[in-house]
Amino acid sequence: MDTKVQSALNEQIRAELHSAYLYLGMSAHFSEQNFDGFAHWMKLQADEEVEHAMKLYAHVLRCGGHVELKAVEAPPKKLGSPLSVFQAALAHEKKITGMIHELFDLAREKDDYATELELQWFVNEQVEEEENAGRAVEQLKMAGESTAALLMLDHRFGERGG
Ligand code: OFO
Repeated sequence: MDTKVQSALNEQIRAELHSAYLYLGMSAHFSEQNFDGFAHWMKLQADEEVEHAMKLYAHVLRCGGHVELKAVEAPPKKLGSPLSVFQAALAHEKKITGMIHELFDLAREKDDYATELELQWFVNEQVEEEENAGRAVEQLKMAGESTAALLMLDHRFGERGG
């Protein structure tokens, strides 16, 4: 495996685990605020991020590369309203999309067809990730300051399946 591709994949493994940590922190924040539905949504999101990291981890090993696990930074200590938390999640997903696209470009440049194919799944996944977080932001904007609307959304988000 090309060393540049390998190091970018290892960096992406770190970024996916950081996403998991970020969403787990958001889930805890919502649990503490008694928003159990938002907490459930974020916990499932955190679980998905670990799966993303493990998908890349397996890919590096299958291609004979070296997995280098890096330090994962802590998530923010303080979080705000549901709207601000989901806005932060959307901004984070946009950043991750940019990283996946750069990684895709690099795999192409290095003629690493296997990595390019592996990354196609991630390109699609990021469309879904931005769509889900974006929808949540729009719905929370509509709820505004209404406690009844927020509780209704909390209930709805609690129905998210794995
Ligand atoms: Fe792994 O998709 Fe979000 O970060």
